[in-house]
Amino acid sequence: MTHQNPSALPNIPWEDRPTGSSEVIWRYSANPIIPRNLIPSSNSIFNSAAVPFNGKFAGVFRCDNKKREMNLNRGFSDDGINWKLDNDPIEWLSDDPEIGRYQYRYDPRVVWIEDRYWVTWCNGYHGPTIGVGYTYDFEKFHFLENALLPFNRNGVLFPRKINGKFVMLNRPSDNGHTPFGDIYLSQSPDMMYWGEHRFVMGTKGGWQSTKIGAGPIPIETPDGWLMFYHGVLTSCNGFIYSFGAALLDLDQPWKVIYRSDPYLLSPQTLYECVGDVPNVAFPCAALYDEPTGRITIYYGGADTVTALAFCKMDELQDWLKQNSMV
Ligand code: BMA
Repeated sequence: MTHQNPSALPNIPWEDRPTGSSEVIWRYSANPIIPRNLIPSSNSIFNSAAVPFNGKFAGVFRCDNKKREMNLNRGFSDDGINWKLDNDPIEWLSDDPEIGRYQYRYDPRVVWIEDRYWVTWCNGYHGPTIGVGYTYDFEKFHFLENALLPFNRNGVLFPRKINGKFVMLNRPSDNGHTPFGDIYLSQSPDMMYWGEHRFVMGTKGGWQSTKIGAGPIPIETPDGWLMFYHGVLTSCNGFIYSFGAALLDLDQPWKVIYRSDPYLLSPQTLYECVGDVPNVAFPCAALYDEPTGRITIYYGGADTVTALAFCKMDELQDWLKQNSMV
């Protein structure tokens, strides 16, 4: 299989910053790109992951069905905007009935590392933990193991081994609507056994005061790993999910170089503020075209639909430096 994560991705979805705007990040004018009812079975399609695939795009989508079961469906797209999704969830091949039994799956992330696509998601195994699977071709999907003990969410792999090990950001949690949460990372020689856990960063004031969690696969830059992450504020009406960014050390990614003090994007549009869970902007994937610096972020709106936002790497890093509070 050829390398599927080239640094040049000239065909990622893109729209220039609206005239008159000075925001470092801006929304796609035709958001949401995926409506809740794109497929007959779906109640909602959100918090989903897109990757480059054979010159086009493939993805793993969180589709909650009309029984309100949370599961992952496969999708393909020529342009990264218009998607065709399977009506039925992915069937994960697994030899082990103990862990293979389905409880629920949600919030997938997908990354190409070395020879295949790895998929991580929040997997129900006596509570939420991080499921790890892989596919070579988006045809057969293999379930490998749960990386960690319950309770954990937001398992996000780095796109290459660091110092010879796979590295995964994750967020220990509880079995419910966790009112706390810091970002840690864990390391593994083989994707099976995870250890050497490190604290990366904890909650801070305002938009990131209740809990935080890694979002898309971190993007490697000469200055560090760019990590988008969500942050949660508890208002008198419930949680508000915004997102920001941080820059992590290349060799010791638990060291935070910069971290955004203000949010980058908070729920403000109708499709972010109104839906099954109001006031949620939850990023799970980003595509990066290094030659132009274009970054396209996929995020879920109000736990109901999928949307896009855009920014430029140089502007984002300048903004991060000027608006950092580590
Ligand atoms: C988190 C996850 C996300 C969801 C968010 C807001 O705990 O379940 O999938 O987007 O809550 O409901």
